[in-house]
Amino acid sequence: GLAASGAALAQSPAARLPLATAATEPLLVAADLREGTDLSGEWRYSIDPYRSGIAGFHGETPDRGQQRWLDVDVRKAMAEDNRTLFEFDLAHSPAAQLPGSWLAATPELRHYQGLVWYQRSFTVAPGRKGRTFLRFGAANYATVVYLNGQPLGRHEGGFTPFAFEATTALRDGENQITIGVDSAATAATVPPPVTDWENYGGITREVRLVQTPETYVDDAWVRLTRDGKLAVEARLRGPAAANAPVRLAIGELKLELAGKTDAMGTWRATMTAPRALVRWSPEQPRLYDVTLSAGDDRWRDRIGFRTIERRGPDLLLNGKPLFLRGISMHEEEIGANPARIITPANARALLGEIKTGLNGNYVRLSHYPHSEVMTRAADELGLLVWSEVPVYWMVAWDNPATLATARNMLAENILRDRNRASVVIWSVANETPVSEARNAFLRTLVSDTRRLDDTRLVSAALLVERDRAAAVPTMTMVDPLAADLDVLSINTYNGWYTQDRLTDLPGSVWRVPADKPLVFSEFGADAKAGFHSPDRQQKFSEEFQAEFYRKTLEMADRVPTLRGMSPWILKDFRSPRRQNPDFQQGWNRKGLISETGVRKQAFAVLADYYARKAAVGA
Ligand code: GCB
Repeated sequence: GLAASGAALAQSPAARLPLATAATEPLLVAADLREGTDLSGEWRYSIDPYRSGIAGFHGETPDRGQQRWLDVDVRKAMAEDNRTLFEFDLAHSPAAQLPGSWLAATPELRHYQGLVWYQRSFTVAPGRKGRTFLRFGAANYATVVYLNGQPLGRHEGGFTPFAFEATTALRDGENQITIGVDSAATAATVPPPVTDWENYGGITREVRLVQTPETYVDDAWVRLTRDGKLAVEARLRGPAAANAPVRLAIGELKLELAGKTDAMGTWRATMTAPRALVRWSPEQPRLYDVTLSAGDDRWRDRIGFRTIERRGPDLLLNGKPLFLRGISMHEEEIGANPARIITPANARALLGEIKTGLNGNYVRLSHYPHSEVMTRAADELGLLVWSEVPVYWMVAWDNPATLATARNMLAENILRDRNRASVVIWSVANETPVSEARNAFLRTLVSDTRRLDDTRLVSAALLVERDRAAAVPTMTMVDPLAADLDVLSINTYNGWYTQDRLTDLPGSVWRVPADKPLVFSEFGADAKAGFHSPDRQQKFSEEFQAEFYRKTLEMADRVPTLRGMSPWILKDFRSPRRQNPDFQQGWNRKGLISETGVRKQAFAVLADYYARKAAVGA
């Protein structure tokens, strides 16, 4: 089934390489805190639109002859024997800085969707011990990896981490790594080709060699359970994984818990949470150093402890009622020429706009898993997070390979971030039209989510039905998936995409189940920073957008079960769907901040609203 899935790379002969999934490959949870070598910096790259590096032009399986140009010194080979011919030469191709989308290397590649090869060499000191993994933060979309000409494997999905063991393929001294990344979306990929954001192809997150002992902690989840207990679940990998003594320690709490793994290398234990434990919250984002010792390995992470639950229509954080004062955010919103390069400093800057600028306590990381740098920054700054997979609009609901891909990325995302206190809601989809096949697909994702994590809430941004005959805007939630979710979420653009007058919005009627919390996962209107219309009537003006926010917030105040919102969106972002030459120029302009950092009038409207909400303790 997997051979038939995904982008062209996944359909090619390279599909015979092992596919890295959460089930088959190392997880290396909290790998970013492990020792290793960062392979960021200068790489060589070459476009390969006809995918010559993975198949001959008659579709034949590549043999060494066809594939050789990937890893030979072409200049040398052609100079040594003048009958030799190569038409690619990676080692002497242009340079690109990684991580980052390839459009950062040259603007010509902005709308290139296809295969690009990357290559670099690096040296490894002799005397290595233990195991070495090659770990990717993310590469968009399908990736195939060779180390010293040896295939390591491939991966599908543009936003989640994956790793390959490199211990035996590595050599002392000079090594060469070659990576093919194919950004092409097909009807079978997740997301499919049509979205509302730029498809930033390339190796967008860190590539590192990660070092571990022979037997090591591959996965560890340390958390507060719903009933307030401290629980740990850990999995060792390696020859000494079974029946191994393990020890969890939280130094600041003087907490130690010892145990033994089972025959499968798994350890599960629960204990009463110490009285001294300070619970994590946006107001007090307390994190603890947690270590797990097993043989020669010492796994560590920084972890906050809190509970999140829903009771009827209420959201409770550490048992106290909560209103989510949030905003949505894409990942690439850095500067006027974004290439999806997220550093801890710019993650903090973006989240700081929400926390201090907007008086917020919450961010919707839309529409795909953001960098681990972002969720770590949310933990540290104290922002609650909605985390989502790109099951967006028109997914191939009937295709089992597409479901397999979605399930794998959901698992990779949850397993990566289960230790992040900030993450409170997992979202399985955005704006997906109801059908039997879609309902079945999403129900599988919902049940996977609950199986992987029973401590968080599950949601999806749903569509509602509008009553065309009603005198006031009247929307009804008819989606059967509502019954499967903890939090009901609605995106609304009444007054922007519809002919409604803004003055009609406050009187809107929302027919939603009364026993579950509702959030407006989106609402918004475009505004071009600096374009003004004093009468507030003109679409694309700052005044219109500000008035849209005032009226929508007035409406929100009248929805009895509303427990939060994440309007669309923090910053203007690139979208090929948005080509209005007067106002958009390739940007979705629903940002409260322009791409160059200018705050529009609506920013203050939302900031004031959240300040008032925060003042009444919501
Ligand atoms: C939506 C989508 C979001 C779009 C937004 C818009 O409902 O979820 O991805 O960018 O509307 O601007 O139309």
